[in-house]
Amino acid sequence: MTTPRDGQHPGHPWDEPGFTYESNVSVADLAATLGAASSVLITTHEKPDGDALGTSLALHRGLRQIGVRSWIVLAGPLDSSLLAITEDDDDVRRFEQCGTPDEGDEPELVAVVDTGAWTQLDSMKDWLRPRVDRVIGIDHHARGGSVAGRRVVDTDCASATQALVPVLDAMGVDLAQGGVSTPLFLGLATDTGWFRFSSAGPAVYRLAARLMESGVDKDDLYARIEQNATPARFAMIARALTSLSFMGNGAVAVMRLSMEDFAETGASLEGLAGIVNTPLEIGSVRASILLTEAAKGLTKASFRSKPASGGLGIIDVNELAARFGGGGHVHAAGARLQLDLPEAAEAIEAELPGFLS
Ligand SMILES: [Mn+2]
Repeated sequence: MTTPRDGQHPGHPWDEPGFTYESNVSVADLAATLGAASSVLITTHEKPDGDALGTSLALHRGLRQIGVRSWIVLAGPLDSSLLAITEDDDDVRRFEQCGTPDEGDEPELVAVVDTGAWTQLDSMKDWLRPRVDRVIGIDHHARGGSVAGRRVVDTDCASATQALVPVLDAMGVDLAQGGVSTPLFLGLATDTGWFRFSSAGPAVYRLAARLMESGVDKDDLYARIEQNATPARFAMIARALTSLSFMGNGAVAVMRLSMEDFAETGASLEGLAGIVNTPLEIGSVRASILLTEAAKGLTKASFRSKPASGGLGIIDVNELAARFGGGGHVHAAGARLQLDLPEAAEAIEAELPGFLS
């Protein structure tokens, strides 16, 4: 029997009936399991972000340091500036090229990081399911399923890289060696909006300081990740801002991008990361929504919300996204709606009253 956590919406696609997503082994046990493995395949959620890649890469380099062979398999599109963080001696493979391992290259252990949700592991799930007992998980999300037979889930962590650090410490990995600190910092920085989000508490700043003392060049990393945009991205930002409208008496900002916008600017969906945050700069806005037309009759919605301030409560976008079969965190979530752009906006507006109190 599970007890839903506060704010959990029944029927969320990341949930499994009768299953509670939480740690079921200690950090020390997980570290010992990893350290004793002969080979580890590391993977993460599709369309990896900075935290997904950072956690994968830091674990890969940490395992190399203690003499455990591992490789990373990434599925779905990946921002080229993120991929540029990897080095030639990192074994990073794309699922679209390598597929699942051959029988001769069967890993002893599989590490799934920054997710525990089957729906975020679509390409690998049929291969992963019979191997659940050999899958370990490291995550910081409140929701997830039975992907990893042994897992550490720390929802107090702002990033999966933050959850990974105690595991690396227990493995005896020196964060100052072998390029381990930079991907850890990458995940911590990108999942906290470069230390601006409410998830960036004292522990996050302490870890950031430790990682900088371990060799991270944050200015170089910032320039490589955040100041590396294309003119096409800026053409899309211009269109997104032009489309800006408001719902809920100005509390919710909505931007819309159509397939024509993509065609005319040459921008890609993965090139839009972070645009949804821009309207949060408006004082009256408590939540921002970016609607992108992925196909005719299919709209992708990204949701962001601010922490409580000025006597105004939080708009829980995790719950809002869950109304449409999506999810994420209280302040950042996503959903896919089988509706065209105007219908998607209307459907979201209809759900808003319950979230604005
Ligand atoms: Mn994350």
